[in-house]
Amino acid sequence: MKKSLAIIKLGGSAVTDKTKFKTVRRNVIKGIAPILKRYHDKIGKMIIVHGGGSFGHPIAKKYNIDKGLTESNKIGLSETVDAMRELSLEISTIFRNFGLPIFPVQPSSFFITKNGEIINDSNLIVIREALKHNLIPMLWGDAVFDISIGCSILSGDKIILHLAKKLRPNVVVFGSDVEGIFINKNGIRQLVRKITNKNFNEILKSISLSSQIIDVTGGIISKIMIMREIAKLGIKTCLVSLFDPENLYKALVGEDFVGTLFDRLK
Ligand code: IP8
Repeated sequence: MKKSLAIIKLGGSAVTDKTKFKTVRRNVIKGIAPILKRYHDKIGKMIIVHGGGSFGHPIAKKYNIDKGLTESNKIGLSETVDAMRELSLEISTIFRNFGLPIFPVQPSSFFITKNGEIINDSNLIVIREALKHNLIPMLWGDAVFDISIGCSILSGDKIILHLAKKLRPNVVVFGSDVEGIFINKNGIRQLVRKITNKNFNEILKSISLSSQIIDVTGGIISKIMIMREIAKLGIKTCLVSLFDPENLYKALVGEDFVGTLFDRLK
């Protein structure tokens, strides 16, 4: 029987402390490890994609890596790629200690962008092969070569959209440091439980931006647009907090969860 496939984003704001340079939140990663193990042992295959947090973003910003390659930011490009490898190694080591067979796949070694958008998919064969052997491919937002501006920052979210188009997972869960998408209604902050075609525009207008630290790859609005694209593929797409691991499990297995569900927006 074909096992189901989940793609899980570990948001950089959840797995790192974004206020402290290169600080991993090991307790958060250790908290979700048994949940991922339970899912992987009993329910299905999975791909993990993590964000840049206080590793990738400050360095990418310092050297303007998202603006393209210049004579003066080559060392910065190198530093950004390595900072992401550092974070990735921290995460995969913790997961492996919990018995998760992580297979790290470095996005900058095979994704190329044009003005920030992925142009090739040649090496998904490696990811497919890892899945075939029941390993857990792990990718991350990365600094990549860009054929029009030299280099760019490819967010984990864009990678997930690309993987969703090619691999058609059953569920995509975006794990964050917040419980979901919030709006301000009559001065009261409210969690949006479900996004549909009907309420999408209204929600976009009333998004509470107050607590957002804007990354080089954009804030909550670009995340929402990507989540919507995935939901439009007919894939169940959820946003949950990684600080509540049991709730992450509920979202993965289709139980009632606290967070924002983008219902299949076909
Ligand atoms: O946190 C950004 O990935 P994201 C990666 O998923 C870098 O947007 C290198 C800043």
